[in-house]
Amino acid sequence: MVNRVAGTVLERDGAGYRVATSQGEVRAVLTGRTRRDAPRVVVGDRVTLLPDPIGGLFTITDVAPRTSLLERRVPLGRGTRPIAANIDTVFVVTSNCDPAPVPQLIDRLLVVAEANEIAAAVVINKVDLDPGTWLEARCRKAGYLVYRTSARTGEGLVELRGAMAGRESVVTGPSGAGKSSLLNALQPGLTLRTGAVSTRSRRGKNTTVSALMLPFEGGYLVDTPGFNEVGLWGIEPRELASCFPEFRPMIGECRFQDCRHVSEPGCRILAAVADGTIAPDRLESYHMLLDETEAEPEEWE
Ligand SMILES: Nc1nc2c(ncn2[C@@H]2O[C@H](COP(=O)(O)OP(=O)(O)OP(=O)(O)O)[C@@H](O)[C@H]2O)c(=O)[nH]1
Ligand SMILES: [Mg+2]
Ligand SMILES: [Zn+2]
Repeated sequence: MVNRVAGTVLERDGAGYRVATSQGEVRAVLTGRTRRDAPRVVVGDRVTLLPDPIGGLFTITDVAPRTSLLERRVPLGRGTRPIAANIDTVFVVTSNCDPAPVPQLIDRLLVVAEANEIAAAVVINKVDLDPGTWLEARCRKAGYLVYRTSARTGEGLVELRGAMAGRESVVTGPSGAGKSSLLNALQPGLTLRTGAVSTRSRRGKNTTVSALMLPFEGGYLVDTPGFNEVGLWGIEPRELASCFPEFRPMIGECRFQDCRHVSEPGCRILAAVADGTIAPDRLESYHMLLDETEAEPEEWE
């Protein structure tokens, strides 16, 4: 009888996976049956492995049910891209300059986390270049925890490390925001590749190309490639408002039960925007994303 081994998938590695086990890191592959039955294996998956008595390659025989799955959709028939499984917290990393923040992209990533029932927080990086005070105020007002960091000077890293310790976290956000730089700064000895922001386009250069999980302070951290496009999929237009934390206490208080919070009379959310409780640009993000969820599935499949 061969002893099976439990592991956590750290990275895709060519046709196989790099998996952390109690006996150290091993390489593993999917075989016929699991390839057919298992959900696509992703970083963060808990798997059962069968050691190969001859070579060094293990076989994945089972994938445990996931507590969460973070995935993104890509436009025009290119399908979904699972990013990571079993994640507790998504940290949306943005710089406040170089590249300039795109609040609607931040909101989109926050909504994706909320819709997957994964806690989300915002990291404003590169505070050595620009204090980013307005962005912090905006995100706090929406109900998010905000961490201000500089991978360059080390500012704010103690707080961020504290928030990540003992959990399984994903860092996501636009290319060039400094996700890999932050992880390198958080974990001395780590040498993730980082890349300068293009001087011509003022965008990141997609230096990180695939998700990579690292053991960190009793938990795990996942570095992801930056992206500038993320689709909302499977989110019902009616569910969208509850993906905005500051809208939640008011949902159900509109005059009409099926209020879309666009221009309906007696809308509690619109009233909250008018009296300054909700930021107008958060409502704008909601409207933009509402159009998109209502337009499905033509543009995002
Ligand atoms: N001034 C300053 N520059 C930073 C900071 N963090 C990262 N950078 C620089 O920003 C550029 C992009 O950093 P990366 O860490 O590669 O960004 P990323 O978010 O991982 O980008 P992708 O992998 O493309 O998604 C690099 O030139 C870094 O040196 C920071 O806190 N301050
Ligand atoms: Mg990177
Ligand atoms: Zn309403």
